Amino acid sequence: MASKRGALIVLEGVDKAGKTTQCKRLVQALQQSGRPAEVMRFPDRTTTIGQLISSYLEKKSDLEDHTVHLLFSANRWELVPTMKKKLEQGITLVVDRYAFSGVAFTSAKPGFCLDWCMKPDVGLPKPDLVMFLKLSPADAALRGQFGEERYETSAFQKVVQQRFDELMKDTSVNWQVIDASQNIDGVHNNIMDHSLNAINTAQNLPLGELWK
Ligand code: NYM
Repeated sequence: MASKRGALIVLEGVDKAGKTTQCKRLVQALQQSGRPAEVMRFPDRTTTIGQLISSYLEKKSDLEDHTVHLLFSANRWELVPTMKKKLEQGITLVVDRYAFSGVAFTSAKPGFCLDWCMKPDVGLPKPDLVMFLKLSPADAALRGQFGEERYETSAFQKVVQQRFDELMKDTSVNWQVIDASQNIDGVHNNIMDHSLNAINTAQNLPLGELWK
């Protein structure tokens, strides 16, 4: 009998919601409970494509808006063989941002619609669970200043939040909204509950294709 596959779990949210902290906490907790798990993040800045993206985000280079959108998508596609291999080996992947960030951030720019932005990511491995860490702009402001990278302004993040709200209407994706204004342990406990459910369900199901 083939071994049971791992689950593909994604954390999304606007900047400052605590995604990176929670991804690490979740992977640690899963590993400690004897479930193989690894963290991944997008953009993956270590690849050649990832370095182009990183330099753009750090404002060291300029890229045309459609072009950078396609690079973000290409950065996901180049990791797909690795992701599939790990999932087949029974490893649960906890992913810090995915195609939903891709669509929400580009479509927050003038002249871009959700539909065009979704197209390059159609057919990516479909997450078994997407948790959206929800934080009001007021709570985000309490967590300090934004950094220096592109997109890190409260005006832009407000539009990004609206685009995420549109994406969350899609019931073909297993969205769960998490109240990220709770303390770190409270958020972690919620995330752990949803993840254990997703891991149990996913092991008996084939991996799906996103937005197909
Ligand atoms: N971002 C992230 C995009 O614009 N498109 C994408 O496809 C992805 C995955 O990059 N502001 C944006 C969101 C963030 C920035 O993220 C880098 P991080 O998690 O700070 O490295």
